[in-house]
Amino acid sequence: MPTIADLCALEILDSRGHPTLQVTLRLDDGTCASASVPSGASTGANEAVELRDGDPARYGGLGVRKAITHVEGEIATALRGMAVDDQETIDQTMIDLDGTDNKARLGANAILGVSMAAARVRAKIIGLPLYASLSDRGGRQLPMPCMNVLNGGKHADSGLDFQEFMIVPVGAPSFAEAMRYGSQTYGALRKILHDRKLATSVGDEGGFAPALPDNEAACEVIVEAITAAGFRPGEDVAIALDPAASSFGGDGSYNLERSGKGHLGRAAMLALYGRWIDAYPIVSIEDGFAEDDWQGFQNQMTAQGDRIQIVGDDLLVTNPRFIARAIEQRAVNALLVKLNQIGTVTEAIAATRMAQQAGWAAMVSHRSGETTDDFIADFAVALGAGQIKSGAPCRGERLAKYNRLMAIERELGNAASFGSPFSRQVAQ
Ligand code: 2PG
Ligand code: MG
Repeated sequence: MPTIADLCALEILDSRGHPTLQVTLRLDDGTCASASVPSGASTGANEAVELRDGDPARYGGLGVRKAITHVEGEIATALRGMAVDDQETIDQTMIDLDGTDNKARLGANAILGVSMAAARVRAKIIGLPLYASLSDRGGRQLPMPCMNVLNGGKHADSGLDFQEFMIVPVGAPSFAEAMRYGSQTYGALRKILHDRKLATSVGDEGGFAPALPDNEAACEVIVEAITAAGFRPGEDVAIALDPAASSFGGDGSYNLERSGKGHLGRAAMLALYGRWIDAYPIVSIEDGFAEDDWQGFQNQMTAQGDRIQIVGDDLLVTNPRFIARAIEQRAVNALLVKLNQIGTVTEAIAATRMAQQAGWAAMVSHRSGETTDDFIADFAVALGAGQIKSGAPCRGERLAKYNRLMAIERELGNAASFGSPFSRQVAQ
């Protein structure tokens, strides 16, 4: 087994024009692999720390030269000579070297770039596609794509307080068909917005960002678009939401100021979701309450947990510590999985397995700041996550993941499986 010879990192720009890292790992036999690190805007308070330079003269402080120095210096010194057959040892070595709880010293961005590159180079050495090399159970399941077609919150200057309105092609027979359902619905939505003289420019995740009167109008126009595209709302294409409530709420109080709805308390928010679930084909709500509002999530699980999927993102930050608490308190029934929230491939796998063992669903996620790196596509298949969100069927960095999944589906051929994890919700 060849060993790690060298690490180098490059400061590149993400889809928002902000600096991030591209790490290249070279083995002593010359085999190389690279990985690029994503970055979020609506970040959870307990996420692993992304190391930024803080030098206002460069990229407004967002440069990543310090993280690059750590990759090429301390991390390279610690990993040089190690075999890449054991991802856990590589990741644990970096965790120990960092020495903090949240990877703040070396930077979760530095550590994750190396971790992903190591997983890729290992796949090359053993001669398997990444999804097969990452899987201990021969991943064959393609995830249901949740496509974010209307952007608000911190991702766009639209009139929407809620961050993401996603379409979910629950009736599609294959991943490739799911993308077709999604793309045609997205096209129909563009036409409806255009005909109403609303903006069809897109937000960070490729969804439209029109000045709609309020959040509910977003659900209405999506249902119209599903129908206009020739699909049946709920049966062919359903809706998933990520309000990202930490960005407009906290302490049990929610400020829907963009849409002019004022302040809502915890109970009023729950009632609002209840009305929407009755009125629209909603199958999943992520971060419907703020990350400090565990009570809000628990109330939602009790009231709506048997009708919809309740996903924890900022609440859980892909961290086993918070996942354990959520299992214990019955706070959610699904985990959003973001590699850079926790900072290594090994820990992201452990978090996903923990959620799956608790009977939860898992949705692998991109970040609002992305690159064309398609690692999460393979990761979702390897883990049998069942769901992925990678933004709209628009913008190259979003489509890199969806297109990779179409290639994996074709490569797997008859061995590929695909189905809706939402049949229970849709049937109701
Ligand atoms: C989210 C993500 C991805 P961000 O809240 O789920 O859509 O957004 O990367 O800005 O945290
Ligand atoms: Mg989220």
